[in-house]
Amino acid sequence: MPKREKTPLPTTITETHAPVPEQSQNSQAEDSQFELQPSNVAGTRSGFAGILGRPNAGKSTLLNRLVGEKIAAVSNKPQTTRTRIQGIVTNPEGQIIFVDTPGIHKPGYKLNKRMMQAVQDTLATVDVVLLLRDASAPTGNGDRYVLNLVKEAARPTFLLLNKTDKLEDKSALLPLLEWYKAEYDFLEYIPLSALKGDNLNLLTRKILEHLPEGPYLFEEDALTDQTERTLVAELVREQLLNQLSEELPFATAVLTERWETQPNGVLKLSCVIYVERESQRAIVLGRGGDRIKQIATQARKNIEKMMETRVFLELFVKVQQHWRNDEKMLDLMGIETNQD
Ligand SMILES: Nc1nc2c(ncn2[C@@H]2O[C@H](COP(=O)(O)OP(=O)(O)OP(=O)(O)O)[C@@H](O)[C@H]2O)c(=O)[nH]1
Ligand SMILES: [Mg+2]
Repeated sequence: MPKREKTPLPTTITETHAPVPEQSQNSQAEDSQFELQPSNVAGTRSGFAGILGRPNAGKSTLLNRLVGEKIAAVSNKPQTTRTRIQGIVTNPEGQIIFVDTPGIHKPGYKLNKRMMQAVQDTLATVDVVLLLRDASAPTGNGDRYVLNLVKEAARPTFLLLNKTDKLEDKSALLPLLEWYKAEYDFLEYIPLSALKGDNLNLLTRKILEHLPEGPYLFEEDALTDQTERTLVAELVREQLLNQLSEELPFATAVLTERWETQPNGVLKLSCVIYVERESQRAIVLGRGGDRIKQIATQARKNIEKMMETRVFLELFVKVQQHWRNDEKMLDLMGIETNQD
């Protein structure tokens, strides 16, 4: 995968309305790899590729790896991703806007219903659907459920078999491929490792082949639609997922409330962690505040890496009963509604 020169995050999406040749004139000196000549501009392709699959399949890992930046939280707990997250890959052949989605599961709370709505909306609107499957896990009802959604949508779909690095014997992929082939006429079948980056060049090449011809849809150096505040909140939530045991992370949400660059150049940030009960607040804080300190330290390090600056991070824990069923809170947290 061609690696762009690192652009300071966040590079949020601004839709381009100018014709592509003008963009290339503006930025051509910066990176010759992306210099566009009128001849190949005419041949560019662009469009949206939605990454769908069960929780933990590795969708966000794939998005981050393709974009070359950490724009989506990753954890070994299911339901890490709660919203659609766009990540943009631009190369001389075209531009792919990857759309990471929440893992497909049976929704209980309004939060989860909104998450599944985001999946349905993505399925219905992208140019290419990427069904990502953990090839190291046995087929279960969840896989059948996801496959049925894809069948019902009847959209152009790739089957991606992920985590091949975990397979000692790669021939284990064959029965899985046969099973999927018998169920649906996928456009492509690609085994890959999102973690190691295996086969990702092939993936982007194949997606481009199936996208319509057209100019870039976003600026060449755009990486994501996520705001700086959201990226920060997600890095804090990622630590909650990593450092808290099983059930509690599902009941937490994070909002960035304060953002201030101090005269000495240090970025001062305050985030609020929402939990649903007082007892959960006590767990997040830990004995003598030990746990929240560890969460803050690791989150701060990751934020510093992303922002490329020194950061002072304050975390507050607030109880907000039943926020997962509270439409106003979900709106505030940027969890999409049907109207999106
Ligand atoms: N060994 C291996 N692990 C992987 C690979 N891709 C993802 N993982 C791991 O799988 C776990 C889940 O990864 P995520 O990217 O958060 O999965 P997701 O599909 O986005 O999960 P949700 O957001 O909960 O739906 C993490 O522990 C990743 O490190 C891979 O190619 N190989
Ligand atoms: Mg995810």
